[in-house]
Amino acid sequence: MQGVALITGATSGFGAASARQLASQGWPLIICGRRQERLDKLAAELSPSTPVLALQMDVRDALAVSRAIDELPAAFADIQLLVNNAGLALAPGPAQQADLSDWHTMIDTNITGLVNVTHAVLPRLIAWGAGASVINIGSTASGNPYPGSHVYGASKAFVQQFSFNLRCDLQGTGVRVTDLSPGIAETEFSLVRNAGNESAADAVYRDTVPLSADDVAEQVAYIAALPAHMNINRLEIVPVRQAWGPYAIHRDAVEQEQTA
Ligand code: NDP
Ligand code: 8X3
Repeated sequence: MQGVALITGATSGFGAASARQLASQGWPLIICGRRQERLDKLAAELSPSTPVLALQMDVRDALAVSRAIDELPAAFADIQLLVNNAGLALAPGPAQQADLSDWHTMIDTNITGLVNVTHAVLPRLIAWGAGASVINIGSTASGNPYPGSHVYGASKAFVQQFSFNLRCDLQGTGVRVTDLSPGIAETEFSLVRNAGNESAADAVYRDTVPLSADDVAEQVAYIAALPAHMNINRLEIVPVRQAWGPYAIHRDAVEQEQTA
């Protein structure tokens, strides 16, 4: 029997690409996001060959999320795969210049939103048992500090640890959990992070070869199709052109620290 895949953040980027990829593998889909128009467009593209339920949902709203999951129509109730993908970065400058509201939005979406959806869907995954999976979209930013990452990277560190901790508690249920952590990938992510500034967003991808949304979606589909006895705890994928940098050494007059 084929269960249903629920994908958050399916209106764009990795989520939309994952929907297309999973549909091609025969998964019935629940596609979620705030932008109804985009959900409708994707649903129209994928159906009728794929059964699709478009669920407008803000992951930050715990009550709306649990209601939507509780009230799923019977044809979409047997969830076998949860792709926790909805997320965003904001405030690309240094922490000390960031608006507190941007920090709250990242925490509310990347952490609270992810746990809202997980909490609502988990009973259905456990009811499915062996072969069920949670794929949480983390990031290389979870373990690699860089300037401007402040709350974003920290929120993805939460995603990684939550994924590992879930694995411990789900022992014996058959439900698998993976932290899928991509590096730089070209989507609307940078446009959102740069508050709609297209030239700043384009600069992120200029003169390099980032991952594509399809690259990430292929990994989602690969993890989803693994034999039921296998769990990938964490999968980090980066473009060949992305590697670690050295510690940054600040150099100028040294009196400040010496006289403190
Ligand atoms: P996009 O901006 O293209 O997509 C983000 C998706 O998240 C959209 O579908 C958006 O839908 C959804 N979303 C945002 N806020 C909410 C909310 N409050 N409720 C419901 N849905 C929401 O970016 P990506 O595809 O690149 O990002 C997907 C995930 O991948 C994110 O978690 C991101 O942190 C992570 N990631 C991205 C990388 C990159 O370089 N692009 C690298 C590593 C990880 P809508 O606005 O319609 O609600
Ligand atoms: C997004 C990738 O490099 O902007 O998670 O942190 S990066």
